[in-house]
Amino acid sequence: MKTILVSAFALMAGSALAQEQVLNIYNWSDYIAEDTIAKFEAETGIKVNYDVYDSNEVLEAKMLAGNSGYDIVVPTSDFLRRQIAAGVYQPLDKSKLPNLKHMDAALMEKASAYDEDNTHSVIYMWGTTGFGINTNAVAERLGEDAPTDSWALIFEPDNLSKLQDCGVSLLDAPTEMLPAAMNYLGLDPRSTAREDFEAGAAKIESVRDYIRYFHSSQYISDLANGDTCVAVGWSGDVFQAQARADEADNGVEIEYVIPKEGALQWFDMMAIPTDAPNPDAAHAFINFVMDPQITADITNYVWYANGNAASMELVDAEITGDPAIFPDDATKQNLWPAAVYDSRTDRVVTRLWTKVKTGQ
Ligand code: SPD
Repeated sequence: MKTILVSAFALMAGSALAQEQVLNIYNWSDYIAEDTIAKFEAETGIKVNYDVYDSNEVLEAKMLAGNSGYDIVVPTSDFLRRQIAAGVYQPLDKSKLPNLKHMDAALMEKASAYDEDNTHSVIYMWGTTGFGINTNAVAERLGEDAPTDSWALIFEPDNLSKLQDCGVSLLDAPTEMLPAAMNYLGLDPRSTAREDFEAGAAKIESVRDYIRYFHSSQYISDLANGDTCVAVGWSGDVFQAQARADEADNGVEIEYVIPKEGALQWFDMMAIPTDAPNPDAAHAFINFVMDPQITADITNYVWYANGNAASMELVDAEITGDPAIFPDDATKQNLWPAAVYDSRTDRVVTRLWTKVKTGQ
């Protein structure tokens, strides 16, 4: 009798296990609302494992190696494009994505420059690469006339040397930092000419001694705590730092700047790896995120613009009305889309970046 009971339990447990669906997500850090995953699990019964990264290069290495075990990843559009060419992503089954109708057609069209007909991907969030400043700390050191609206604040040794003591950080993102320096020098930020990258690298090397660190997520808390006074960073991350400082009521005032010379505009795209273990659950998640309320909740929490037209009326007016998050037409004129690098260009950029960071 005992044996029969044990076997019955084993069978029940086995079938429960067989039925439990799991979805493995790999997304950028600080990039989702507090309750998004819990809501998805409650609505679908699918259990989510959620891991984070803060670098396209890290994601790309995993994707190109294959067998990552992830069902959803969120590469930025320029990286996505060459990963599609390498066969890393599967075409989306749009019959499983009825919420696609909520997406902003003009933004999806823009994103299709990297993924023809949006075959493999849907916009998750988008933003710009500018910098965050602690307004008081910068004014104390450079005066009220500090060039806080210009990349000159970062790339001119005369300015950055005076900010060294209050903490300066740059993104550890060569495909964004080198073009920003090239743009400041009056070169095309989308250029792939070796000499243009070398000029950009030399510009950053001219201020390297004043940079505390190169990192792509640490700056959120450091800006918020007042441990960093200037950080090149991504729009929403700087706004999150501002929100954290406001919440802590610590007297730190942070502003996000899209410099007058221009900035990179990028799209982070949800995509399903070709070897994803659970593509059905991945489609369910992408469709869930495209629900206007869910995507509005994410934008309201992470301060990044989304590509979902129907969500706009649900996003806080403070966010939709801020041209540093949803750039106005004048600012848009100054934004450049990312260039896609081939492997030769990628090697040039990687080598120069190592030299910028290490001096060798
Ligand atoms: N903390 C979320 C950061 C998302 C940044 N996306 C990367 C954009 C790269 N151009």
